[in-house]
Formats: sequence, C-alpha cells, structure tokens
Amino acid sequence: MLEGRVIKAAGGFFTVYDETGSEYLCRARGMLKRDKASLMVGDRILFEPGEKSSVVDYSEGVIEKLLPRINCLKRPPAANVDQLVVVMSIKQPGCDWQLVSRLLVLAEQEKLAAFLCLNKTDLVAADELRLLTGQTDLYPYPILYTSAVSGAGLDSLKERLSGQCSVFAGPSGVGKSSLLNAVQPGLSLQTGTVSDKIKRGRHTTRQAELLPLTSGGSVVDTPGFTRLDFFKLEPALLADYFPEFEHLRECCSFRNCRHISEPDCAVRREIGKTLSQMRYDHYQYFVKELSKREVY
Ligand SMILES: Nc1nc2c(ncn2[C@@H]2O[C@H](COP(=O)(O)OP(=O)(O)OP(=O)(O)O)[C@@H](O)[C@H]2O)c(=O)[nH]1
Ligand SMILES: [Mg+2]
Ligand SMILES: [Zn+2]
Repeated sequence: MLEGRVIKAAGGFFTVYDETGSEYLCRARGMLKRDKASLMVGDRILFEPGEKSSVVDYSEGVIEKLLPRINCLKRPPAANVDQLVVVMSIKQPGCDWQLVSRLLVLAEQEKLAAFLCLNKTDLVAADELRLLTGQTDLYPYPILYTSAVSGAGLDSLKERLSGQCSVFAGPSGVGKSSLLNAVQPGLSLQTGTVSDKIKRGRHTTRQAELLPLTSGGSVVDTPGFTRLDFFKLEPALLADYFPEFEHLRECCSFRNCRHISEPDCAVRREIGKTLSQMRYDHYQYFVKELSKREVY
C-alpha cells in the first residue's frame, strides 16, 4: 500500500497524489464512504494502487484507510491545513464582515491560524481605501489588501502562502481563483464573472482542489458560499473563539462573564478603544443566534 493525499473529491472519485507526486484516480472502500467523517480534500490516506492505464496519464487505485487528521475545517471542508485565508472583495461583491467573523470562529475552533485578504482594491479610489484601512485599525487578524488585476499586495500574499498548507474561503466572485492564478500563473484556474444586476459571483469553482505551490506549500481553492452555520457550538464557549477578548477575561468582575450585560465587564469597557465595535457586534449577534437554538 502507498501513502497519499486527497487533492480533489468529485462524484465518488478521489484524485490522490502519492509521495512522489504521481496522480491516481481512486475509489474508496465502502466503509470509508459511509463513515460520517467521509474523505475530504487534504486527507492523508493509504491506498492500493492499480494498473497503470495506457490511455490516460494517471493510475487507478482504491483508498483503504484514512490516516488521523491533524485538524479538519467543516466549511469549506478541508483536512490537515495550516491556515485559513478568508477572501472578500471590497466591491462587486462588497465585503460581508459578518461572514468573515463566522469563518474566523470556525478557524479558532480548529485552532487554525487565519488572515484576511480584501481583494479588488483596484475598484476603489485611493482615499476610499485609506478610509477603509483606517476603519480596520482595531481588527484582530492580519489584513492584506490585494488586487488580482493591478497586482497590489500579491508579494505579501505569496509570502504568507509559502511553505504553508492554506485554504481559501469566501463568497463566489470575490476573486479566490483569480488571486491564485496571479500568485502562480501556471495554475490556469477557471474564473467567472460577477453578475451586473445583483453583483454576485456565478459559482465558477465547483469542487475544492488542493494545488501545490512552486514556492513550497499548497493551497486549497474552494467554491464560494454566503451562508454558514455554526454546527454544534455552545454560546458560553463563543468568547473563547474571539481571541481579542482573551487577555481581558480575567479583568471582568464576574468569573463567567459572557460580556453581554454583566456589570463591570472589561471587554465591554474596551470596545472602540482597543476592541473593534464591529467584532463585538458580531459576537453579540452570534450569542443570540446560538442561544435561540439551545434546546432545554
Ligand atoms: N477588478 C477586479 N476584478 C477581479 C479581481 N479579482 C478577480 N476579479 C474578477 O472577479 C470575477 C470573479 O473572480 P473569480 O476568481 O472567479 O472568483 P472566485 O472567488 O474564485 O469565485 P467562485 O469560484 O465562484 O467561488 C472575475 O470576473 C475576475 O476577473 C480584482 O482584484 N479586481
Ligand atoms: Mg473560484
Ligand atoms: Zn466581561
């Protein structure tokens, strides 16, 4: 048996690279398919290689065993990754900050590093961009301002991707595939257009795919989405996934302060000073959303 990594999953077939980079098209043993934790892009697996085909340039194979995952992001699904890159565009479509916070909560749950990529800077005037960067002063994650069209910010993006296994996530049409093409021109990923009327993308990328980078490391390009559920998450745990609250927690008067309506709350005291008002608003919104869902 050989060890390999799933780089694409589509229609019950899995594209697998072995350690030398040879490609195999694999089916999975029934057990692996039925398993709740079914195979996903990034999974490390053991597989039995089949005959080399004389027609196509890959061999077939059967996946026999899923190796333990270091981590696994549920949405977009990807396993064994080092960091999440949340991609949004400033315009066409505009940035959905609440979706950003949702994705960041998911990343924190999986203990994944994360940063933000605000793309399409070429569509805004310099003073508008300055205003935006001023507003994101208190943002607790690194933000890169990029343009796949003008090339702005691409060197910083390349640097952050190099040597890491990253997963790109964000709505359709924000430029995830375009950025990857710009970072590594040989990739030739298909890119779509944004509809004129509703300024939304057209879901061009259909399947997640793990792409090796020539600079070292790899990136999972994923299909865009706009809705994201928290799955199982207790509202009381939510504050743990807002890392900027961490150092303030012990300064709150109440030991189990939820930072909502308790008196003398250190988190609420810092809003607008060292904490971003927008991030706190999202926190409050998510606590409400999760509390409503709780079944007693
Ligand atoms: N002006 C401008 N347009 C961009 C930029 N990046 C991407 N686009 C355009 O935005 C559209 C969507 O780009 P894609 O790369 O397909 O977006 P995506 O995020 O991969 O979308 P899905 O695959 O549908 O999730 C295309 O028409 C791109 O040419 C940018 O930096 N500036
Ligand atoms: Mg795409
Ligand atoms: Zn508090």
